[in-house]
Amino acid sequence: MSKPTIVVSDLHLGSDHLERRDAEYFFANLPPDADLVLNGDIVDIIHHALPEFDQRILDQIIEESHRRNVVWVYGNHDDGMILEDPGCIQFCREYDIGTRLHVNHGYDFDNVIPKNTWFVQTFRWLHMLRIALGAEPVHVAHYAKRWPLLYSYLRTSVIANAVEYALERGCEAVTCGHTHYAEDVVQKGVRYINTGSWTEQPVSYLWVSEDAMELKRLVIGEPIGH
Ligand SMILES: [Mn+2]
Repeated sequence: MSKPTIVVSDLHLGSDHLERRDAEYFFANLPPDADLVLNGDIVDIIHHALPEFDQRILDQIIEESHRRNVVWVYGNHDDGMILEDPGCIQFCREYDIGTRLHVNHGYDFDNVIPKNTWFVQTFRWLHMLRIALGAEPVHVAHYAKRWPLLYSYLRTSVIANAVEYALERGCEAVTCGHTHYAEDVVQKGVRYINTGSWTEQPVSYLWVSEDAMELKRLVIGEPIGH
């Protein structure tokens, strides 16, 4: 029997908005038989030192790579990240589990954010200004969800491009992060699973076993996977 795999994305270690209790619980309770695929934006800003707590989580991920396969698919936030001691982590831009699942952060499928940088920067700046003026300090992607039309434009563009790519590659399913919006949909016969982010609740991960793929919600106290 082949080993199960757990896929997570968009931890954003170092971000003020990281759901730290969830991250701590998750990495302390990984099922021993599962491979781990980190699907991009694991670190928020690659040249910044991490807070102690977040550094411990990163150290634990490195430690895990001596016990199980750990694959780190780059996202746009951690693109080109080099660790001083990467353990046995395998770094890549995309990853396949046979033809069952293509794993890709999703930035390459995004033709909204890279083409509208001035708009995105202004949006970020206004969001920071609102927080400075006393608004709830949430991650910018969390805030952007209050504009459903804008947000669904980003999501649907990533879904459409991810599905096209999976079809070209002959994969039955594709998983992305990037949009910070966990969802499991089927388009053109291809299953698209987005694992959301760890910068807001609920926190999700993808469980891939021999006979099933399931987008699961992390609940502290409950077992991971299986
Ligand atoms: Mn992200």
